[in-house]
Amino acid sequence: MTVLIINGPNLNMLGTREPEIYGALTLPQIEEKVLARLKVAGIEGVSVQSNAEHEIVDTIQSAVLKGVDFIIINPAAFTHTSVAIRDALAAVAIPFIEIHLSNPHSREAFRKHSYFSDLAVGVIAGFGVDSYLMAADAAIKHLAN
Ligand code: CA2
Repeated sequence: MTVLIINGPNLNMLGTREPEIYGALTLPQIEEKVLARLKVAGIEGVSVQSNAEHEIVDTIQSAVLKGVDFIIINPAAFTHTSVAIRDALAAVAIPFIEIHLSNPHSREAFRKHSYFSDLAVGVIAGFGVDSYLMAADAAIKHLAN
């Protein structure tokens, strides 16, 4: 079983700015925790980050060929803008969880709409790094069923 974790734009800056919103851990530190959680369950995790919408679309398209069973995605700002990434996820029909470190619903009005939530198996937001770990646990359960 393989779980693909996709991190959208600016998440490569985690741990360097705005820790009061996004936490103090860097993305590699978060990835280490999530991949370890999946590994204990016998699941291979692959984590990617991109600031480019087309790269994320390409990654989702190639996930089918790579046999990815489940996707955990933090689309970051593309959550609120990207029909292209939504269409890619709908096209490949790989089940996915949408995650956010912060709770977009408690922030600016433009963050209240997501292009992904209605297609997702579930949405986890507002728990910092634990949003990633909760999603890993949910993915493990989903794949066991
Ligand atoms: O809370 C989340 O995980 C978000 O997806 C993060 C996005 C934001 O646009 C979404 O509304 C909610 C922004 C990611 C920016 O990441 C940074 C990391 C460190 C410093 C500055 C930005």
